[in-house]
Amino acid sequence: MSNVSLYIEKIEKALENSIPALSEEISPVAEMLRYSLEGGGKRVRPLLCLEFCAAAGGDPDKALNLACAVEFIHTYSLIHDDLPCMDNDDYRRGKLSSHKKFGEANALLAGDALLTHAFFLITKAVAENDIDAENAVRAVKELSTLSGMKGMIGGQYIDLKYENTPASLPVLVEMDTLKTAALIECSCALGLIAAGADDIEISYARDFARELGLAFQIKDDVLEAQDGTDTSDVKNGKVTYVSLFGIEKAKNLAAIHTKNALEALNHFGSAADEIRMIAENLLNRTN
Ligand code: GRG
Repeated sequence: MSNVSLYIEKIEKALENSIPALSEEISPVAEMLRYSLEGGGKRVRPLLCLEFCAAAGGDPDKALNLACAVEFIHTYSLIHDDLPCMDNDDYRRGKLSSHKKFGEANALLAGDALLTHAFFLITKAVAENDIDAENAVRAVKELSTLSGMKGMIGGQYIDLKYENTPASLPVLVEMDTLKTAALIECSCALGLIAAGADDIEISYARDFARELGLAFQIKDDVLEAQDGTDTSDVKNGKVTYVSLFGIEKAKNLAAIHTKNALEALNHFGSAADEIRMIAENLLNRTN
């Protein structure tokens, strides 16, 4: 039987417990974090973190703080991405985006709070004996690199640079490898670190995550195009896989990257069966 719903339940509880108690004067900050964290996200990244921990023979409970750290970074990136100076979106997951609800300055702060607290959660993992100090250093390296300039921030930079200027396919691939796949790679790596896995094992997960990340982004473009409304990509004049290839070819491309991702899982044998199922479900998702 699949552990997915059990893991999601654990993640939801751990996310709630990760928001610190604050004095009355600053408690609205916690409310802003809660608003964006509990907005109905799919929890793909924390789920992969727990799944890779289990696939490497670890205890997924020991990966929960690290999984929350990645989801905090993901949530901060969405809040900042929605800001008027970036993608300028009024809605996120069907409700008002953070800056529409709380104002721009507060949304900026909420994102900053999530980003900084993500690193605190790694220290919490040590304090709660999930991981030792050496593995905490490995986790900080992964999280700072893959969410930073060599990862998500770099990808977002390319994204903004090519607003209204057509990006070539290699640029698009580099952008999505950084913007989308890097944080997925981080989730898998942190799960493996929580299981005490070595760098060779992590390298197989990196191959998986880069392919899955591209498939995930292409599918995201397909879903946006099928939505039929003027999406922020269209409004901001951005090239996507759909604008380059059309919907059908883009769908095929997503399937090819998913197949490559599944091949990279061979190293983990049947221990990765649930991860295989997740990768296939992501390809077939409708939101
Ligand atoms: C602003 C520093 C900064 C970075 C922004 C992640 C990102 C970079 C922008 C968000 C916009 C976007 C389309 C990113 C690509 C990754 C992606 C498909 C995000 C949406 O992830 P889901 O589908 O979201 O997992 P949920 O809502 O399920 O959590």
